[in-house]
Amino acid sequence: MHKIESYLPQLEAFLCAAIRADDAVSEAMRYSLLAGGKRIRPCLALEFCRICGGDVDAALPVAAAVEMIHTYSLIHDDLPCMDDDDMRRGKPACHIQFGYANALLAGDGLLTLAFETLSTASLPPERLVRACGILAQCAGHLGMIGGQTMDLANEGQSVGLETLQQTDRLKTGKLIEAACVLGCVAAGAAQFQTDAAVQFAHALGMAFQIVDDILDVTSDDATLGKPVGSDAAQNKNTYVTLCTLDGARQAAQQYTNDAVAALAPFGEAGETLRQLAVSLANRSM
Ligand code: GRG
Repeated sequence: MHKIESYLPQLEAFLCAAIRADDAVSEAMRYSLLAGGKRIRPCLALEFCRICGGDVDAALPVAAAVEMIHTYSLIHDDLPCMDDDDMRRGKPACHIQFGYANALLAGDGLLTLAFETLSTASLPPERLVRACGILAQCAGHLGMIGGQTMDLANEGQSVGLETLQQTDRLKTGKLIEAACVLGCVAAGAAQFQTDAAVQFAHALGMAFQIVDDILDVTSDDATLGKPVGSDAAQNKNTYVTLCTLDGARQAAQQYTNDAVAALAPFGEAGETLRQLAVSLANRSM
């Protein structure tokens, strides 16, 4: 069976080569981009491309673009005006290492570099344009940023489960959706494959965020690479606060089952993604 980890060497090499300058902001961009994230989103893009019959090498810039957007969101999310976290991926957060202004610009730099990188993919122009629009939409104010906006507005309020779910669908789910769908677009996938990828992404995104909520109360700083308990410290609404730890675990399991079920149209070719969904549900970081 195809191993999801097999994408990592080429992905790391691509990301390593993507930032070519050595000024302070470029250093900060490189620091965060190469800080050792799990690379879930680019792996999802490459695997969907592969199982839809696409050229994985040609999709590499597309996958890297999603990881750049993800890294920018983490840099900005850690800033004092957002979640104010000092540690990320087991290292000082970007603004702790390089100062606020450089971290702000490093995030902006990665956001723009994502679209520059995407534009270099050797794909038919109509696929590139479509990929560009989808990435912008999923990352933008009606997507990931919209989710962050809701998250900030919810702080200190007692919100219902529906509001929390909508926040998670946007904040976490939309970039995961972009990754899965962009893999399909890069491959020129059939509509039924793209539809299945969207269903998979919705369920995986929810499961991923719920496990993130669970780890914030059950893990430790060293394993997680960032301070645990930060959700409670900021009066955040999470699946754990709204549904209890047990309820959150059940919901994560249900969404993981839904993600696996969504892979049915891919038959045996979906096995790698099935295993990835199950391993993310059981992850410790
Ligand atoms: C644009 C400021 C801004 C924020 C957008 C994505 C996001 C919203 C904020 C980042 C913080 C956060 C908890 C997001 C939820 C998604 C999530 C669990 C991110 C962590 O992703 P992992 O676990 O990170 O894939 P690694 O470090 O492995 O890459």
